[in-house]
Amino acid sequence: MWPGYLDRAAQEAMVGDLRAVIAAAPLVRPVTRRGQALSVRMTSAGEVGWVSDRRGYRYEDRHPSGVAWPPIPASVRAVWDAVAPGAAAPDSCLVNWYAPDARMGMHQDRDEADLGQPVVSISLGDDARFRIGNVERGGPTQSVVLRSGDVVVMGGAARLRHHGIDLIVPGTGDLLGAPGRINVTLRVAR
Ligand code: MD6
Ligand code: FE
Repeated sequence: MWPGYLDRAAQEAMVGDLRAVIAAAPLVRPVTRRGQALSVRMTSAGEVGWVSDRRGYRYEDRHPSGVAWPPIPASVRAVWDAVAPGAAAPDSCLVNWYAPDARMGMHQDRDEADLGQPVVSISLGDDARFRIGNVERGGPTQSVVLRSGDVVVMGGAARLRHHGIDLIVPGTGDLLGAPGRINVTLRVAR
């Protein structure tokens, strides 16, 4: 956990880079195999992007529109290099947009080929209540508030712990010019 890793200027620069990613590869609202829409809107940068639709969830070479995913912005890649030294190069950068009423259910990130590689997460915009549990389902959980500029590394024994976002606290950050939150996760998917 790297609280306040990015200062305001770095956050603003990264948001500009992410807006360009979203312009090239628009946010989509994924659905589960059962047709349930997630509340979070998502897109990706990098060689592969995470998608979920009626065919299930997986990493794909292209955005659902057919365009290639844009490259991972250098500002985002620099965070990986600093907090995950020695890890392989990330090939996927998932961009999650949370409107104030969006949430993310408890889940594990286990679609990547090498679970020995970490996941690095960057929070921008409004505060969020992040819940972290155990590798096994159930059991005690802890809550931590993720604020704009915070970076979380999930690696080693923590890599497979269940986690989710309980709620966004609207009006706690003015970075995005509107209520809501962006979370970026960098991964080695393949
Ligand atoms: C979020 N984060 O912060 C959701 N996954 O909006 C994640 O799902 C996550 O923060 C893997 C590693 C770190 C994370
Ligand atoms: Fe996750």
